[in-house]
Amino acid sequence: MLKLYHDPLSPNSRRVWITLLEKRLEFELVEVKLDGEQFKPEFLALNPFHHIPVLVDDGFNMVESLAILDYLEAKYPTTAMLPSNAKDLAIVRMVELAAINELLPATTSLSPVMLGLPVGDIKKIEQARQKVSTVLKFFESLLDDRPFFGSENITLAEPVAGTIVPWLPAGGVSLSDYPKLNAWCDRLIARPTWQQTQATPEMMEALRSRIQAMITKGAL
Ligand SMILES: N[C@@H](CCC(=O)N[C@@H](CS)C(=O)NCC(=O)O)C(=O)O
Repeated sequence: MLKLYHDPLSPNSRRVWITLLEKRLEFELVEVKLDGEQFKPEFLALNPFHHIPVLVDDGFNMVESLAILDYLEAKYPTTAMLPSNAKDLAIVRMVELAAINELLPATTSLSPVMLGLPVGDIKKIEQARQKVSTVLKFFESLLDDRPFFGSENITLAEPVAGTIVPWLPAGGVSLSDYPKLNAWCDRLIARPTWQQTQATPEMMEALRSRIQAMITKGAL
């Protein structure tokens, strides 16, 4: 059976978790506590970079969430999550990569605001919001009259970008200037797979402590 090593609060592993659910696959979830468990030899044997997610399928270990999503699509294509049309496929890939390379780092800088923690460097927060706005404008331009990026059905773009965008209003970035993206976001968070993988208040409290520790260490 498929086994996903994850942290329920990590967008990097939640995108794999949601994809497994959307594809209606059977899998086992193993939570890795990121307060040190990721450095244990047993886990380093699965991922030498000490990161979740890790997916194990029939003895085959995979790291890097985008590689894992591609594997799931290739091996379990029954619920197809990639368009075949060249332009739509490019849209999906652009959204996936811009979400990870541009949006996620800026959103991470906004996490103290999202969690109600004291903000040290206001200028850094403003720069992060500017960066986020650039990405949101780009995403808005890629949505047409279809409900998902480049598709009538959910694609891999949704678990990737759709686990980051819903956090933004709490970081002081309103989605109201991006009506198509706003509707897309509402559509996703209403899905059972988003609801099932939503962070609980207890998890949010744990995340607060983790982010506070990172701020204290100067890592954020
Ligand atoms: N590029 C990786 C990033 C994975 C990643 O950064 N995971 C974080 C959690 S969000 C992690 O495991 N951090 C623990 C550590 O670095 O020790 C992917 O997409 O899978």
